[in-house]
Amino acid sequence: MPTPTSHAKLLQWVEEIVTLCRPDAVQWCDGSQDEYDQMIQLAVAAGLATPLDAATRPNSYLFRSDPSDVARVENRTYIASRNPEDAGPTNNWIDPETLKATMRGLYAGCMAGRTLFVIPFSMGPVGSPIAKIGVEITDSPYVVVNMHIMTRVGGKVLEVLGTDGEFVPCLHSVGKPLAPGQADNGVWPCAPLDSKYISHFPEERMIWAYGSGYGGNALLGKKCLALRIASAQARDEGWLAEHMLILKLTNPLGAVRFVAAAFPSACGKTNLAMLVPTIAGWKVETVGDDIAWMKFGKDGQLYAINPEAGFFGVAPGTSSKSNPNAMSAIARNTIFTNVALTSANDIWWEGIGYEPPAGEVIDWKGKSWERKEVAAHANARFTAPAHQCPAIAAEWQDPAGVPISAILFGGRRPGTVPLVHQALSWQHGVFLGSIVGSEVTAAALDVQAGTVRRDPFAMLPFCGYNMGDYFAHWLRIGETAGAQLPQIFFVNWFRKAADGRWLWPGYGENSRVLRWIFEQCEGTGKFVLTPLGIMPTDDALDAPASVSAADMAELLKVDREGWLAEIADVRSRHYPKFGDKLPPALLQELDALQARLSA
Ligand code: SAT
Ligand code: MN
Repeated sequence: MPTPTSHAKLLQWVEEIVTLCRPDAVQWCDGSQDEYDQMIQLAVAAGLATPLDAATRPNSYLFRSDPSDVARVENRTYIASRNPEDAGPTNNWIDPETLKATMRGLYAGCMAGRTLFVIPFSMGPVGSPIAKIGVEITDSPYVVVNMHIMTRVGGKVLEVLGTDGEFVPCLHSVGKPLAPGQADNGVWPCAPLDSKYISHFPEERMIWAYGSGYGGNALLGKKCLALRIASAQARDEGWLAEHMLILKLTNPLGAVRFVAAAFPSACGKTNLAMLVPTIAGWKVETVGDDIAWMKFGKDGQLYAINPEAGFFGVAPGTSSKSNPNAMSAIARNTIFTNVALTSANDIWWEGIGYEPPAGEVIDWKGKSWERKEVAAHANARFTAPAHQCPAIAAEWQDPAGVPISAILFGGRRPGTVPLVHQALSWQHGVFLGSIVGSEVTAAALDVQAGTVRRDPFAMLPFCGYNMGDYFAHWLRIGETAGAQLPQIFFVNWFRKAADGRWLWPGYGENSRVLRWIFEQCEGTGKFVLTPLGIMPTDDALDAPASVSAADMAELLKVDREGWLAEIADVRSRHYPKFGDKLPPALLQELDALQARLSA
């Protein structure tokens, strides 16, 4: 096959990797439907993909991963900067040369028996001034089809790259060479945990991943490029690469505001991005559900693009009630991973909104489901094209991006944090982002149930440099000359009453909070000043019928005791992690909050 580019550096890199990994063949990807179909056929022939019923799920396939390869592996994820201090206290660090030597050993001959695919891709609309180009080398057809959906792949990207354009080299192997005559035979290829490496070289803007075929470990445009590498680039170039959804809000008069929002995982980000409002005349549309790149425009406003082209969403819990738009988006042309398979060749998962059908159900491990353990893995995913979402905003591919009026931070907090409050200033907003936390369950992590895991800016696993420097970068953005900064809000849909019942219904009713945020941006909201910041008056949100006046008061209460405990926790356990990298401005904000609460 002739190479479709004369980009010398790219050709040289591909040649170098071919020599190292020794694949049986090399294929340059063009992003075409033919190529997609060919990859699917390869996966089906290898026993790795099951075609779903063509009438109910046209052009859709189920993959089952190895039971050990079901999620990102944070303890095998590395930021290999030259200086350990640049990776910081919240990242794993290995000296880049040491790590490269180890990984070269693993890569040597690792693609034997396989084809090496070269995937040129764009994060963001091809040619947009905010977009970035990456080239992923992989030996996984599963990665190729997922990259087709999640990014823009193909010839146009190589055109933009020209003969000397900049690209991020992303090397990926499943780490399972095949002996002559050997095939995968239905076994998802990957390497054991202790030889998995998800490595980032931020100074070189380079990614090396080995041993996992799944999600953010393997689709290197997503968390690796669009967050870890891009965050380091953004720091150097004065913009923001964030773990944020982007949504478009339209009021009954047709006025439009765009909002970006960061939440730790398991807080319903995809649901919020695709929310169906319960308030008459208001519209919520989706620009992105996971990542936002924001740069200042000439008018001083922050403009955001969604660098992705698809949704890699968590399947369990997704239903026509929790997220009807996502259910429509996955109706066709969708890849499902680790969900259950019905006897009618359709998918099923816990929380899909209807009972599992009668007849045999195959669980995510490929076994006949005994209806005892879960049928779908808790982190089972769908990969669906963004344009299939009925609520996708007309501007979602605008190369100029959309102007951001508000930034939201939130987490899963049964107590203390009110339904919504607004920061008093950009610096106060950065403080709020820095203390984001979410309640964890003992089942999910090796920590005590009910404790709060701090996840600043929801970027803990995704910041490609020292988190203390990241806080400083956010503060610096606020000092940009001529900046028209977004308002910053802190939200919490997850408040519970003392008896354990939810105080707020969430889902579509969150539109009431979005309306108040919209009004605050317009200067028409009803608000009061409290020690926490700016908050809605008791009647400002027009509570839904299911929320009593007493519950509303509880949702908007300033919980003085709770916040003093929160401050003590941040002071003694959270901020000390960042040592002398912690910007003094954040400590000032902590002190100021304490003083306001104690006044
Ligand atoms: O597996 S991914 O990193 O792509 C998704 C996630 O963990 O949020
Ligand atoms: Mn995410």
